[in-house]
Amino acid sequence: MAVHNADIAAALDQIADLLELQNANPFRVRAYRNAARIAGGLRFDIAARLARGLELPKIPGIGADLAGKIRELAARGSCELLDRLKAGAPAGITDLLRLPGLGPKRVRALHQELGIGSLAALQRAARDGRLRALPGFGEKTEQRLLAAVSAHLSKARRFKLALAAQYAEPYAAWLRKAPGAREVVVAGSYRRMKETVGDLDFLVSAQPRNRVIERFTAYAEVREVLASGATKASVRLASGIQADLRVVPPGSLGAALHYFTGSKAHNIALRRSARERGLKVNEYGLFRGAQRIAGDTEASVYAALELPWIPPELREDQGEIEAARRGALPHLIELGDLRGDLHVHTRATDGRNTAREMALAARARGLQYVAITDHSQRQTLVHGLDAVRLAKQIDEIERLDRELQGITLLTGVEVDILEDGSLDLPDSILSRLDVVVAAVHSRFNLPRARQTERILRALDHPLVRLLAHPSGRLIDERDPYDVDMQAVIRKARARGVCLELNAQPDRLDLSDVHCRMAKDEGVLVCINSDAHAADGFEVLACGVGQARRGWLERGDVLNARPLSGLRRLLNRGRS
Ligand code: DGT
Ligand code: CA
Ligand code: CA
Repeated sequence: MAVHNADIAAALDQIADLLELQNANPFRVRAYRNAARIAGGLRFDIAARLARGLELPKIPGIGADLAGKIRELAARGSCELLDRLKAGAPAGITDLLRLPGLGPKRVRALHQELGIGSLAALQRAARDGRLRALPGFGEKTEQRLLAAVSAHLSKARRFKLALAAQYAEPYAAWLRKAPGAREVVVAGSYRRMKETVGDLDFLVSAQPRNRVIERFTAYAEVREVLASGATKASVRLASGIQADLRVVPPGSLGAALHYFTGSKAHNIALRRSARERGLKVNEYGLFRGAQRIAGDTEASVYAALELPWIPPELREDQGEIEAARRGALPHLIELGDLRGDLHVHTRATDGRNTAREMALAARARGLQYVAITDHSQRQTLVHGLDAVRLAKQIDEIERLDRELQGITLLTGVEVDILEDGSLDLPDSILSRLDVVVAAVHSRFNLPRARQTERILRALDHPLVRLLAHPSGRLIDERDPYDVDMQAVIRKARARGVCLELNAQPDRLDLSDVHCRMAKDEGVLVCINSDAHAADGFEVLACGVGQARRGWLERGDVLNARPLSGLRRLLNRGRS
């Protein structure tokens, strides 16, 4: 059974969790977290490479010891350290860390004092009123945890888009080799670039006597065949993700693609519109009475309804059909429109490459400019920059910028917004930078009014040009902080500040809905990689997917501007 990079990343993350629960050295925990992120983002398949007898390349951030762990994980899905850590802890204890409001300290207390080692045990204890007795818990915390654990347990597991891609793409490649298969598409929420997907929906066009179903169920990672018929099948993979398959004749691929891309709400709205024209749409085609009038391509389905083709990312029944009818569909931003990146880390803080390496990687990706924005002093765990170190970095970046051809380096910082809304570095140093990116990294639990006031105050600071990951959420891990996003967006407009769409697959923050709100208010969005390594620019594709779901066009995106336009916007409002 193949071990995917994602599985290696999950194992490394689990090691970090278990070490954290043992109160291990935070730097050691962090090393495993970093390694998890690196492994999850690598462009080559680790296990396949090792199986071919090749060595792992030298990867900054992965020393000999970690590389050994990764080799072990790639070979058998676990390693000696993980086995040992798991043996010393209840099987479900790391699940507790996924709940909002539960950090390692509290989970340790729950386990040591009450023997709680799983979500189910926590739910029981909260129901029985046994948590409130613990120091630092109380009745309110108990109720909050009960609600959180119940919500978590009732929610079907969804997969982040980038993770789903790691399972979907090799599977699609496998299916393409099925005798008789023509086209293989992953439809559903995956094609709509939703930030998480519930399952994978494969659609294959094929000749009459094909072997697609056989090949689908014979895939090495299939753990369970849930259903298997003449034209459809469903399986569950070892990773836990479910995959559905439909096999259709080539002539109805368009109609099937439209149907299985969804969303369900979009399909229902479109069917209604067809009915008003005396037409019928289903997964086989578009019909007038018994006569089939369209369905070989998706565009033909829309054309028969006198509509232009609607990009999958818009198909959520959020006004896209009306916009199409009025000829007012947005001309959505594309990956190739991005000219630069304004949020990038280096070894000075928690990145793994030097500024030079990051700049060369950005250039190789075809970017015109890149801002180096390391953390500020408050972030002690990652050696955040104080004014003295930042001043040195500015000199270094300026030197580098003069030296390197074909890429412009901008100076910047990702400065912490402190609890009172002031910034973590003095104006005397911030005023030397091309771009000040402000971000909340602490006190996520402030009450709404105070959190909002804190962020608005930071936006009022005349040097702040960009608000990083504006909601602070980590998909499935940390809820957004309680903040009045409408007020933030309005303030951003008033101050000429841009909002970041952080493209990290577990952030994708702004959300699609907030992108659209920003656009409607005339606030520019900046799609940043938040890259921590030279290969970290790949995530920009996820960010662009999210931006497209938020109806953003090139003109709505700050870093789609060429350098000259960018400079004008960054200098706006400065004396
Ligand atoms: P997911 O998997 O939860 O992330 O979301 P989807 O959108 O991939 O949903 P899924 O996998 O249940 O179904 C795939 C597509 O099939 C869906 O987007 C639209 C279509 N579909 C499924 N059930 C229905 C239905 O009852 N009516 C209509 N019109 N379309 C459906
Ligand atoms: Ca699906
Ligand atoms: Ca499905």
